[in-house]
Amino acid sequence: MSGYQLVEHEKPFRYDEDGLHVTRTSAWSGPGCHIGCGVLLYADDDGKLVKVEGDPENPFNKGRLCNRCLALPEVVYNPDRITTPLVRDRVRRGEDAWEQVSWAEAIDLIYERFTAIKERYGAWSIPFVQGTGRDIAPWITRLAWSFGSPNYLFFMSGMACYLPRVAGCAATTGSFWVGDFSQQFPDRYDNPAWTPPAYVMVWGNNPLVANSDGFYGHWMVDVMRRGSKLIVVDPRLTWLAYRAEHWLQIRPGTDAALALGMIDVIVKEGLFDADFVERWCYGFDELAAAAAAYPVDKASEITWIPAEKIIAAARAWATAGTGVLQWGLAVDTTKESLPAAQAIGALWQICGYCEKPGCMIVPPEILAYSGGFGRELVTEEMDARRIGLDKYALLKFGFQVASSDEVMKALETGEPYELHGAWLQTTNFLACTATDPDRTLEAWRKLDFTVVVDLFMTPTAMALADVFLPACTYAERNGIRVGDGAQRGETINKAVSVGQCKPDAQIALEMGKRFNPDAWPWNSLEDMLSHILECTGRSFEELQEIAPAYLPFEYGRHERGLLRPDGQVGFNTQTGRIELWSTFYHAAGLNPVPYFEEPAESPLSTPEQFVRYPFVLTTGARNWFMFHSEHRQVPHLRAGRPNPVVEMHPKAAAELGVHDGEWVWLENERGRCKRVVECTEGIGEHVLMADHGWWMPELPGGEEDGLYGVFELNVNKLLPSYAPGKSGFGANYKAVLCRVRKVEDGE
Ligand SMILES: Nc1nc2c(c(=O)[nH]1)N[C@H]1C(S)=C(S)[C@@H](COP(=O)(O)OP(=O)(O)OC[C@H]3O[C@@H](n4cnc5c(=O)[nH]c(N)nc54)[C@H](O)[C@@H]3O)O[C@H]1N2
Ligand SMILES: Nc1nc2c(c(=O)[nH]1)N[C@H]1C(S)=C(S)[C@@H](COP(=O)(O)OP(=O)(O)OC[C@H]3O[C@@H](n4cnc5c(=O)[nH]c(N)nc54)[C@H](O)[C@@H]3O)O[C@H]1N2
Ligand SMILES: [Mo]
Repeated sequence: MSGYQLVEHEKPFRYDEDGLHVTRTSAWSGPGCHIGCGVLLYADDDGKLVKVEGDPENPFNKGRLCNRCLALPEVVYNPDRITTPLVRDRVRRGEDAWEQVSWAEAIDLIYERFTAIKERYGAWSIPFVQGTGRDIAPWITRLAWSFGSPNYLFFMSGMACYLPRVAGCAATTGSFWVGDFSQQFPDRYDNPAWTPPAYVMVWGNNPLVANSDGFYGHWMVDVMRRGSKLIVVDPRLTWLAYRAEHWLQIRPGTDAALALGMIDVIVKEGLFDADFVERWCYGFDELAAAAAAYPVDKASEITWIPAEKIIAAARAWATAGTGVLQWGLAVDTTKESLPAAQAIGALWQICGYCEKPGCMIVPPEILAYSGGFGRELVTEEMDARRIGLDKYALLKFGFQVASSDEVMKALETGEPYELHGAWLQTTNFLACTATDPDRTLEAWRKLDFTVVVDLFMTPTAMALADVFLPACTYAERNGIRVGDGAQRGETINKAVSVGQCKPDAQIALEMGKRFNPDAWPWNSLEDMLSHILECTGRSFEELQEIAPAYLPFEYGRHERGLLRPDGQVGFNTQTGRIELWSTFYHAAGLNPVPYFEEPAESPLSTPEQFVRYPFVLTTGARNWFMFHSEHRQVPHLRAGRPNPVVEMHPKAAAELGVHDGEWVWLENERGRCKRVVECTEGIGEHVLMADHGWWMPELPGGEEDGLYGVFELNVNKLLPSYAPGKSGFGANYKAVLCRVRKVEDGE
């Protein structure tokens, strides 16, 4: 395994300890998590999982774990877990209509129905849909493409999670970038090449809670202990904001204006890295001109942040010498997210915080999960039918997904063609991603045949599925941790079995072999994993013993031609530079420099609405206990978050005559949802934050009974419906107007 660095293990990956059988593995979904911490699973002689511990040998998390991982046994053996395939008659849609069938029967049925749809309407009439990124993209992409459908998608309006940042970075710099927290070195903070960033700029992200996008929250505290200072851009006073040198309490949805305002300060005061800009950036003058439209007083007026705070943060950042941008979902969940990501990204680019220790780096990857597995199966003819390609030019440039918003339109209008079936795996969109759950249900229920692959019955499965296939948690399967900036080769090692549940990858392999055996030549899941790992020179079984295996890494790759496939120095863009003026956006018919657009509904764009709906509502800030719509059935986690909350300033609550713990309606012209008030001084008087993903498995699940309360509890009822940004990327999930009203008796 040339160049790979290994960690020394005291024991093999399976061993016995104190009468228990221990398996060393990676905690990569499900149940919900993106990240893949190193864990030790302990099973008893009956093959039952009894406890989970963090693996102290794993450099990624060094033995630390969050409460969701520790509660794993309550998920694995949850009485609500579905453990056999189920089918349901279309005319008997109710909760009681499910019948257990064998895997062979389920797979036969799906094969027959999907094949019939394909023959009659074309393979493209079946979209393959996943939820958030975890151990799914490689398998579902290959399944979709080997079936012949170009319509693989993450069904969220504007694909507004991660993809806008990834797409934006790839378009303007040729790569995706992460902050250097030493995660690429097995010896971590002790690696002699590494230094802590002087400043970490945490932007629209709460890493301690979210652990998202390949980033483990503890690293933030680790670098703070080693001297890193913080700038935090967040409307709420998070744990990190409280400890930051600079907390910029931004009005939700105005991030691009803040970034442009900061760029203007840095440019006018000459604080940027002139050498780096001269040598490695393209279009600096055009960027400077775009930022000049946002002098700091204007930025202050838009963002509700005092001008002197913007100036101080901009100066601190630009003069720090090293810095990383730790950005998050709030950058994506705004309609014009691409220009927002571009403006925020320019802050590290013009300061030259690039490919140096403690700066932004391109993460080495084994298999980029957004890249897909099986792209060679996508023919030109197939791709020409990908939904949204004609409308959103950016989808032409290498992002192999269909547009969620255009898929909704196809469902509703039959344009560009009718859809007839669906394969939904790892998504509960009626509770989570759909911006108008009623409208979404109406659209998807028109399909002739729908398959759902999940761990639990969900509102989405209950409303739409004809067949339910039960998937495994990570404790029950073999797999590999790939993509998402995973700088290491890591295996997922099976520890226990539950019912007839199968790994997602195994389900794809078995289904794929029926649809298109040539595209799935492997005899087992492990063979398929070994094929992917060929680049590491090890088979899956060999990697199980030695993982994690760290990919080779060095700084300054742009200076040595290591970031471009042609080996030229520079970046993998048309100009070979970081494009502050984007040739890519220009070619796609988009504005080549960043800009700010007010949310369609806001105190500034619709002041008359703001009188009637006097709060700016942001949604979905993560909490310790829940992963999106998951964990509502898990006792220890539900105890931490028994009800959906709305965070509110005590003064606002007092004015409304509501108090902590009281149920209220949040409402606007589009809809309403119920929330429990949680007063906090860490939020502005005119800003609210409401949880997302809510349903209650203990409520009746039948469609006429409200699908587990999803329509009353889902904050997405208040969001604008399927209105993405100009590029097709980005949608307003975190900035709308609303008002608050007490729930009356009987409501
Ligand atoms: N208002 C608002 N809405 C939001 C957000 C917000 O901030 N505000 N956040 C959005 C974001 S960023 C995202 S990514 C989406 C998430 O949306 P989803 O990905 O749809 O949400 P989840 O609830 O995590 O997962 C959906 C289903 O996958 C199942 N599952 C979990 N692990 C596995 C597995 O390994 N295999 C299989 N087959 N199934 C599994 C779960 O049981 C669950 O039913 O929600 C979005 N919705
Ligand atoms: N426990 C838990 N962890 C998760 C998830 C989960 O559901 N639960 N979901 C996973 C997924 S799919 C994702 S995408 C990530 C997301 O995780 P993050 O990227 O951290 O996103 P959020 O928690 O939605 O929001 C982060 C911060 O942005 C702030 N914010 C809200 N609106 C704005 C705004 O307009 N501008 C700015 N600058 N800040 C704003 C919020 O107050 C919050 O503190 O988390 C992942 N990890
Ligand atoms: Mo996400």
